Amino acid sequence: MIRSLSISFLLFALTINVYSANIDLRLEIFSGDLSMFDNSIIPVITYSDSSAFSPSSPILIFEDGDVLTIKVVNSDINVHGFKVDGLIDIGSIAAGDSVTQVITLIAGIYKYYDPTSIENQYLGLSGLIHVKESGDLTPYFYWNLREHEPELNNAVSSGGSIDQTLYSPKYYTINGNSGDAIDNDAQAKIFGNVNSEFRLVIMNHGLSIHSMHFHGYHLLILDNSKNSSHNGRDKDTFPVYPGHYQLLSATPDKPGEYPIHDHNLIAVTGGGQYHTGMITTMLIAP
Ligand SMILES: [Cu+2]
Repeated sequence: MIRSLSISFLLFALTINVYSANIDLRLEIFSGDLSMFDNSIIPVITYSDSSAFSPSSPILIFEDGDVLTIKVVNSDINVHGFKVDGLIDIGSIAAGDSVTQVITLIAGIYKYYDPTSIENQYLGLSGLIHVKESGDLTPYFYWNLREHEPELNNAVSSGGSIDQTLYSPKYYTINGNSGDAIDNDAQAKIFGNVNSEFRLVIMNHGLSIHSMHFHGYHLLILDNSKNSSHNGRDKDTFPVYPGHYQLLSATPDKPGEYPIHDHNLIAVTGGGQYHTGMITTMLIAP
């Protein structure tokens, strides 16, 4: 009796995994203001998964085989678009218009972005999609890195273009946050336990290279979009190139609280103040 019960439970569990979810996602493009820790305001354009402006484009998490019906609404005054290399190409969307597409998702880490210009991506129109392998229960943390030069955001918002030879960012954010807000972001702040694996996805949406340095622990590169021969390396510093990502795994061997920061120390500042940019700590409990 007990055996037949456990077999039928197993079949039930298998059945759940066979069917993938049908998911409706609505992303709306808005322009608005991103506030820094020192109250300075930077004009940005982002995708939002609600009907109101979001200060940064959302992190979208799905599972392998999910069937996604995605509707992208352009509520900005200029033409924008939506593209994920190798997965979705909605192309361009006129101001006030929307486009809907249905796709079956394949496990992986992807950057979604507005293909109409690098300027629109710089202003905030790019984000992270993580399609998990089915049954993946590992805890994940996500860091979307971005720099901001307020004068450039103002110039680009009024039709200007980016000249990277003059690029001089003043703020450095993780998931759109600076200062103490980074430590209050549950998707970014790493809490873990000894002997328990966690994973971290770092994606660079900016124009500068960010080399993230971990104190206390080594992490393993499970996957990266820049150079697949680096997968499997076990180390403590990971350069993330513009437009690229690193998927890292760690199984902490000891408890403690250790810093993680960009080794390019200018990126640890914000508005000229140290310790307000790309820096946080990792808290590992016994
Ligand atoms: Cu360091």
